[in-house]
Amino acid sequence: MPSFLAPPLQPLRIRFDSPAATAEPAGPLLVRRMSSLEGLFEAEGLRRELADAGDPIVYTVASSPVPELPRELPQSLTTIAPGTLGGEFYMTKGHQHPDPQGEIYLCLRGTGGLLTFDGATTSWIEMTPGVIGYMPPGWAHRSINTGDEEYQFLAVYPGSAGHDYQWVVENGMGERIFRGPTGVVRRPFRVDTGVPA
Ligand code: M6P
Ligand code: ZN
Repeated sequence: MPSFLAPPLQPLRIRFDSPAATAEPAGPLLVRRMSSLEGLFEAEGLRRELADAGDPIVYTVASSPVPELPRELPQSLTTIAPGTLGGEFYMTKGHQHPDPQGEIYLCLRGTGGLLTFDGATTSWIEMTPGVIGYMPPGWAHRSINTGDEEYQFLAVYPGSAGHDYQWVVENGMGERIFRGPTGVVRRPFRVDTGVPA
């Protein structure tokens, strides 16, 4: 079972294998299937059907063994499969940092977007290889695969930031991202009704 290292750490050489979507040395590997994404897509009924019939992998997160502890700087490689559910692109759950601290995502391959929301304002950053998306403290963040291939990015974040998923369930992300006839369509999302405004 891969796990985080215990401090004090020695300097480390970490190799992220992009095609294999792995880290060496390896830390925790997270596999998020349709069944892990309850209540996040607009088409919740469809999501449930898919979760019951095959339960496809939506994304994986391969972390290095650098621990999520204060003063450490963990990294992870997230790979999102291409696809849509009811027209809404495959995406990560999205989270807020309980300890408000910044984070960066560096796109390695594919085409995607970084949706950030501070509770009032939504921001959308188009991600292509070589682009860094910066999330300032206090902005919840979700990644979306808007292409036809896998979308992959490297995340680097403060070890004490933490992951608050309930914040996104309660506040939403301000918008939902759909495949339209000519590309990406961003629709306002009202959390009180769960449907686009
Ligand atoms: C990035 C980082 C991780 C995060 C992952 C998946 O790799 O931000 O901390 O866990 O994306 O996002 P989520 O936790 O929202 O599913
Ligand atoms: Zn984060």
